[in-house]
Amino acid sequence: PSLEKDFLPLYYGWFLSKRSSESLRKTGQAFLDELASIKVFRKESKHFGQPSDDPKVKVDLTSYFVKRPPGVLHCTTKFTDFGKAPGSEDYAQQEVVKSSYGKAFFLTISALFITPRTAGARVELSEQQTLLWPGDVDVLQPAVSLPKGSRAHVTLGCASGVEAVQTGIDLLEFVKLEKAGSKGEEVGEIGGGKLLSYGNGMWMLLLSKKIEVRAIFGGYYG
Ligand code: ACK
Repeated sequence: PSLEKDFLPLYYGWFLSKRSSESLRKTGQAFLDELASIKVFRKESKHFGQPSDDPKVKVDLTSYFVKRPPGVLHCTTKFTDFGKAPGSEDYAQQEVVKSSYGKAFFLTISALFITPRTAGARVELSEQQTLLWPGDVDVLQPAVSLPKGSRAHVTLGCASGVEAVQTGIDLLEFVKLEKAGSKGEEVGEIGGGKLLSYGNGMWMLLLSKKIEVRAIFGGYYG
């Protein structure tokens, strides 16, 4: 038996360029600042650790989402956990995964969102990028299957005690509500686009001008 069995990464994904990472972080930051300052949001700040919904009190969302990804930002395709996660080998062995490794892509960011747990950017995959998307990750337990690529996101921050895996789950929750016909209440235009409120501290900004970021497909070994 060969000792050189392929060693799988912690996860596969698109890794944003340094410039695109900095730019997207800034855009996310501006969104948090603006959101925190508007009255409809401040009226619902109890979801974000405030003792009351007093609209005079401004929430500091930047310190609320205290866990921010170190280094460049990324969009996870498959969390392989060094080969221990179900479906890892099948994913890694796909021709499209091997041939795309190390290749450059443009990802499209269509929205920014926050929940009481996470802050993230929604990624709209192209047909070609969807080929790299695993078949088993757009599932919200218990047993809600959503369209392929629904989970695609970039984590921008997590609340204290929350793990990054939650961002994708939160995005699936938005998509589930969308699918159920609950489009979110339009609360107005803010810098960058249309702001939607889904209740329970779930907010999404649909960008009027989608953002293109540069990214390299690859694996992260930790
Ligand atoms: O923000 P993310 O997409 O969420 O990127 C990180 C990355 O892998 C390293 O932790 C994601 N991640 C962690 N655990 C899982 C999991 N069980 N399923 C899917 N993605 C995961 C995390």
